Amino acid sequence: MNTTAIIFDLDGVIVDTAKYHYLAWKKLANTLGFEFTKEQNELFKGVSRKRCLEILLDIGKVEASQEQFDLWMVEKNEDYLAYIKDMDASEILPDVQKTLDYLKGKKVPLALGSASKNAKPILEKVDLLPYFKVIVDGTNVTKAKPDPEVFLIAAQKLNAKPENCIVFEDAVAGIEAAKAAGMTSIGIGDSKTLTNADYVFKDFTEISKEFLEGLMQ
Ligand code: B16
Ligand code: MG
Repeated sequence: MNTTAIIFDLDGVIVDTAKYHYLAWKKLANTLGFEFTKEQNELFKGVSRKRCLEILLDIGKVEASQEQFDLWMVEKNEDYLAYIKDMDASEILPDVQKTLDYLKGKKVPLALGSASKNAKPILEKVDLLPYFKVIVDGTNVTKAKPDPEVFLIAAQKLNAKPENCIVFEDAVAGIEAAKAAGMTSIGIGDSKTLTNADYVFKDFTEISKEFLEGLMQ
C-alpha cells in the first residue's frame, strides 16, 4: 500500500477530552434529574453534539422544544469549555507526539478529521496545530460520523485518494466512517469494541516504528 495521507481523529486519539465531554453531559443530565453513566458515555464518542443531546434526552425521557434544545446545547458546550480551559500539552495521550514527529520526519501529510467544533482551539492549547496540513472538524461537515464526509473532505484537501489514506480513530462511528470512505482504519482502544477496524491498538505506545513503516510501503 502506498500511503499518501494520514488522518487523525482528535477526542480519544490525540487527547482524552472524552472525560470532559462526559462531565459536561453528566452535569446537564443531573440538572434535568437523571443519571448518566460512563457506559452510556461510550455511545457519545465520535458523535456530534446535537446527536449526543438527542441521545441524552432519550435516556432521561425528557421532551424539549427546539428553543430549549438549543439552550441546552449551548449550556453543555459552555461547561465543556470551562473544563478544557486550562488544558495543555501534558494532556496529549502517550506517544502521540512521538508518532506525529516520526510521520512528520517521513514527510507524510497529516490531517485532522474530528466531529468536534472545538478541535482547533484544543490543538492550539496542546501545541499540536502546526503538525496538521489540513483540519476538518465539526464546523466543516454537514453529515456526522459514521458518514464518511469528514474523512473524504480531508483526503480531497490533501489531494490523496481514499484508498491511500489511513485513519486513526477511537470511536465505533469513526471506524465505520473510515470504512465507508474506503480508507484503512486503525482503532485506538479496546479490540472488543472496535471490531470493524483493520488494526486495533490499546494506545500509541503499542504502535511500533516497524508497523508505521509497513503502512507506508
Ligand atoms: P463538540 P472526535 C467528537 O470528537 C467527540 O468524540 C464527541 O464525544 C463529541 O460530541 C463531538 O466531538 C462533538 O464535539 O461538542 O466539541 O463539537 O472524537 O470526532 O474528535
Ligand atoms: Mg474520537
